[in-house]
Amino acid sequence: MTSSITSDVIHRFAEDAGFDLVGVCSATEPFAGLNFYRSWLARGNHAGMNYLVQHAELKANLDSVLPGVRSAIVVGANYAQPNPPTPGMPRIARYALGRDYHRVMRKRLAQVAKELSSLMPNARFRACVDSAPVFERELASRAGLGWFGKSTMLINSHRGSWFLIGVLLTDADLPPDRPSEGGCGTCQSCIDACPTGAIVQMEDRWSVDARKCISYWTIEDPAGRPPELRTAEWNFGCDICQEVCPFNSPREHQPLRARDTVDQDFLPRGPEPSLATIRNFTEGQWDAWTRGRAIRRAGFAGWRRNVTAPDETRP
Ligand code: B12
Repeated sequence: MTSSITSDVIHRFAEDAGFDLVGVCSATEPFAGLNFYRSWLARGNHAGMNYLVQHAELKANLDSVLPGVRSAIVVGANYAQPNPPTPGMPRIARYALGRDYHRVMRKRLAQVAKELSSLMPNARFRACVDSAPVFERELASRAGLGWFGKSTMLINSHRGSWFLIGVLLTDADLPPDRPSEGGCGTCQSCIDACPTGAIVQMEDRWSVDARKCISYWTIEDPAGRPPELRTAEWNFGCDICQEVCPFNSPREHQPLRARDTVDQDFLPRGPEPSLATIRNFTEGQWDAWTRGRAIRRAGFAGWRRNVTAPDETRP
């Protein structure tokens, strides 16, 4: 479906909906990273995330997500904020401090789709935020939001990597933006800083071996976390590879860099309960604490494990 919508209009709708980064790209081009993704799976880097294997073939063709798809509007939501460790308090990755980003971003993408529908009544849309087999980072790089860093995070040269990605697929042909260009150069701060050596070389690139990643073990599989990875530093997710990234350090000459968010949906709603309180939560108390938040993904039993690692050093 052809459309006469301009890039400015799409950017305005997405910014009005609360997104910080916006870009448009083709959704029909083959994915440059498809074979890399297959090799990543073949080496077992996905650990227990078997849904990623099931998604492998679906991911190759976005028609499986939205039949007749032509374009992708890709958005980024900045969640940069200070998050210093506080003794006795849980260490939670920044992306999970506020409301559940899946819900927040899907609602905002629905608003963008509604605005666009008023100009293109016959167009169809599908919003995806980790909810469909989609190479979100490759689409985002194609749409100009950023480039793949060695940490595998998508990095925007002006804004760093503290942004979440959402994709709005449509069967309308929309004017594409320019893909991102950039790179880490010789910097390998993230590789050196990762306490478990989870960023590993694969072919001529870097990738994350989830079997070694604190984020994986604390979010996806707290039951199986091997003793040698129980660092106790992080109780849910991990931000180390992003904290050390120079693109996330504010620079006077580049004021946009890693600007902290003022978006209430991504900021903590109040003080977190202490580690001691969480350890003694009933299931009902845990339920109330995690409702509407991404931290819920680890489950009640998972959270128990995340706050009671045997070699935990904090009270
Ligand atoms: C599974 C998953 C994980 C796994 C595996 C992480 C990983 N690095 O692969 C675990 C649980 C460890 C994880 C952790 C985190 N995750 Co995660 N995760 C995902 C998920 C659902 C799928 C990623 C995946 O398939 N990985 C497998 C690798 C091989 O695929 P890929 O990352 O897409 O890599 C591409 C490139 O390597 C590319 N490639 C190779 N060669 C070439 C060549 C060219 C030219 C190109 C263009 C591409 C390319 O091929 C792949 C396909 O394109 C995505 C959402 C999504 N649907 O994409 C979120 C996502 C990647 N995660 C996200 C976040 C925020 C995190 C954490 C920061 C959370 C936290 N604080 O704990 C950490 C970061 C750890 C890290 N350094 O990656 C964000 C990243 C945003 C960003 N700016 O990059 C995403 C996009 C979710 C979102 N909607 O915003 N995550």
